[in-house]
Amino acid sequence: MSESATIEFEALVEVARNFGIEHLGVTDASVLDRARSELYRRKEAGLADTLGFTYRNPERSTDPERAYAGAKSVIAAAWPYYSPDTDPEPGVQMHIAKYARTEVYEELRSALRGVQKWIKKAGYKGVVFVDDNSIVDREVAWRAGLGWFGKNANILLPGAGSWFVLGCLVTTAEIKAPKRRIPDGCGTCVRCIEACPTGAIVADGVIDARRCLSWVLQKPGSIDPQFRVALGTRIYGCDDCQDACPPNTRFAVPVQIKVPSREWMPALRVLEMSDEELLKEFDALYIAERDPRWLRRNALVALGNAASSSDSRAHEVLERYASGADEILSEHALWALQRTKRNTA
Ligand code: B12
Ligand code: SF4
Ligand code: SF4
Repeated sequence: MSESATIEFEALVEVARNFGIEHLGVTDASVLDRARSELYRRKEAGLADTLGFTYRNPERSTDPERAYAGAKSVIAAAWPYYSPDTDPEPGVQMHIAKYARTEVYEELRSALRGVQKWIKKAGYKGVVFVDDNSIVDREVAWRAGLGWFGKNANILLPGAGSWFVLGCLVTTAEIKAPKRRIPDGCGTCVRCIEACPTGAIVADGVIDARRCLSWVLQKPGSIDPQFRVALGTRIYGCDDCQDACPPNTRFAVPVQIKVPSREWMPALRVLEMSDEELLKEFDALYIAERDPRWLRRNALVALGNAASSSDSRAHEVLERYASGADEILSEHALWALQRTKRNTA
């Protein structure tokens, strides 16, 4: 096929479906102006805290042409990951958010790479991005007509909800695709805003990362004491603003899990594992500086929130950390020891 020819949208949809992609849209490769100005505005206003990722270089993360020279189109895809929550085993169990239980990003990446190969055979080039610093996924998905921006900032697919990760293929192909924009589906609902434990949704579609527990758990360093109780027993991610969302309750369909899914991890295990074991356990996930201390720090907070005052094993471990050489972990352990005094069995 010559470079001047175009790819038919219907053919693309068919190929993508063969790779398991059920939700797909196409947009052009022009600059993502709104995302760019929002990235700068939120950095300026402090709402981005110390986030890197797409915030590191907004000129780059909002320009598909910089992501891939000669880009003409961006194919956006959404990949489902919903799995229902289950009850934990006894003991202090740490909770993992739904998107982090299996390797969903890798599943979408590999499906999009299948489409990329097909595009290549047709004579075009391209590159796949899934949760990559190179491009702002939600804005691309919105432009490609996959869904609307919820008040909790997530992209919701009509009739399916927000339990989807997003990714794209930036390509030199021109694709004849219908122009779609999904109208707002939130209406007067404010459930996510009410459900957020820290008031992190500061305006419709705007998250203050400083308050968002998802970032509080990932961010390196000491956890601001004002958020420690709200963290509960979370170790990675927060789902409250999506659990509360009516379209999610209505439409969520559990996905077929191919690899074992992990939802709970015993806090004491986290505190007793070696660095290597802990990092291996969270291999596919972003851990700041790949430093397992941040996971241990989260586990100390979880023990403080949930270990009973008579749990001698928890107390033994907390005391060991409290007298350890690591200042940050020691301070969190001391906080936890104080806090457990309120927890009766
Ligand atoms: C940095 C980041 C975070 C940060 C900051 C989030 C943020 N809101 O910016 C933290 C660590 C807090 C985070 C948390 C989560 N994240 Co995150 N995160 C990212 C990342 C890497 C970059 C996001 C970004 O650039 N934001 C820039 C800002 C400016 O964009 P925005 O917040 O979406 O703002 C838009 C709206 O405000 C909209 N807008 C403008 N005006 C108006 C007006 C109205 C009325 C409305 C409604 C909207 C609206 O325009 C803005 C620009 O596009 C992306 C991956 C990627 N490469 O894009 C994943 C991504 C956004 N995260 C994702 C997920 C799954 C999560 C969590 C659910 C994980 C969890 N369970 O803990 C939470 C959800 C928190 C939340 N409610 O947003 C998914 C979202 C999937 C989806 N369906 O939307 C993404 C796309 C990863 C992926 N590839 O799938 N994340
Ligand atoms: S992920 Fe949790 S803390 Fe962040 S905005 Fe949603 S409910 Fe609030
Ligand atoms: S909870 Fe309500 S307001 Fe929030 S994203 Fe869902 S539908 Fe929109």
